[in-house]
Amino acid sequence: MQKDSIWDLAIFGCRPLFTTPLHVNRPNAGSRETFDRLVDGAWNNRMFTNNGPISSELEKQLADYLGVRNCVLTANGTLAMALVLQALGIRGEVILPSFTFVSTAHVLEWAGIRPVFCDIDRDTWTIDPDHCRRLVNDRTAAVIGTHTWGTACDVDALSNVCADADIFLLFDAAHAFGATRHGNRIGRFGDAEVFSFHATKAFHCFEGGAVTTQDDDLAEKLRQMRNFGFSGYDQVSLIGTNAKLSEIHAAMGLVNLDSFGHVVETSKSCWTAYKNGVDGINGLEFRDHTHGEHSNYHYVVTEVCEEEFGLDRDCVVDILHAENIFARRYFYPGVHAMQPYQTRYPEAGRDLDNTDRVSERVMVLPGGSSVTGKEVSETCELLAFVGANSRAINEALHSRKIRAV
Ligand code: T4K
Repeated sequence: MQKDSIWDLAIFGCRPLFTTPLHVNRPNAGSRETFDRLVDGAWNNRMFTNNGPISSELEKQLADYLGVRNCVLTANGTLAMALVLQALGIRGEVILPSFTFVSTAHVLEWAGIRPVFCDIDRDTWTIDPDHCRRLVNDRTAAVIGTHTWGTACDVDALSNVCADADIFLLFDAAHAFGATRHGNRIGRFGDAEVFSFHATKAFHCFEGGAVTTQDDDLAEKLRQMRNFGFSGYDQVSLIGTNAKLSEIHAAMGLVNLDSFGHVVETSKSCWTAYKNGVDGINGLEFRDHTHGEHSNYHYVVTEVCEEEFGLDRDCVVDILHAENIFARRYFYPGVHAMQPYQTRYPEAGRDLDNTDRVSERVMVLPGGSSVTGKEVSETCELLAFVGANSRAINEALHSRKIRAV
């Protein structure tokens, strides 16, 4: 790394460390040859969508891989969640973490369901079961936990909360493909789990999603509902929508499932290199979100503690962006603080202290299988340099701001 003084930083106008941008979650891609072969087959059969042979095969392989009875593929994770809510007849209020991707709250609002924001646990950053229990009332119809970064929610505690209240328990497993809880792959917990197979996920279909469930009746209902509610050629039995996954998307899924083991191995090397590289940088904490379980190692999650590092998270992100390292503030702000929700539910921010603290400090670094060891070590060296010179950087940024005014 060629940064001898703070004036060599790109934020002060020097050349960025990387000429090609490093992105968080740059998409993985399996064998192009196999993909082309699958697409040629669909082309020749003229079977492009409506649950063709490729998506049926993918559903089977995914159910086997996840160890769950049913996998129902959908066009994306957002629609998968919408289908489950509709299929289970969920109305009223649903409890979800505020520290999650905004799609879940949007889906609830679109379904006329009130989202009730719950805090996260201080250690795991997943939904806090004790707070969740306090939020349950007689309008509550379900809880949706997010297995953030693939860290499993406290499934047992949440199951107790939901059993006691006789309400549904769902999980957003968008981050958790291949991750385990007590050694079992995530995908079979609660009443149903929802995956996103968006291009930025560890396993993906360009766009796509799935509901996984042990409940055969629910799965059958979902299959009909994703196809306009058709139960036969001319027979509509349910109020459905169009949430089908096309064959070309499913082909990408088959190819990526084939290479998933290799992707996880490479991502793990990158993740481990960051773990070692960040170790010892005062004020920058590497979050080991695996908690000793299997992980897809797709996310490199850090926490910036301003008091010790000397700069706040947003400042560090700006410095990295200038160097072409596109670190992200996932998830910032908490959903309760996003404009539509803050306006609608101004009181929702109460008791969300951990969410507010974490969303102000979390920083996700470019990781995964496409980031090289050299890129990781240069990024870590840069972070160490920034931390060691935080005071001077702060002063320089501050006086630049004053000059601009
Ligand atoms: N629950 C959770 C916890 C989720 O994270 C998500 C989705 C959902 C539910 C909903 O599932 P879906 O309905 O999406 O299936 C992205 C994705 O659009 C979204 O799917 C994802 N979560 C969310 C966390 O991230 P952005 O706007 O932050 O991503 P974007 O486009 O900035 O891409 C991230 C990085 O990846 C960029 O730095 C560039 C790079 N990139 C991206 C794409 C799409 C590429 O290099 N190539 C690409 O093709 O929302």
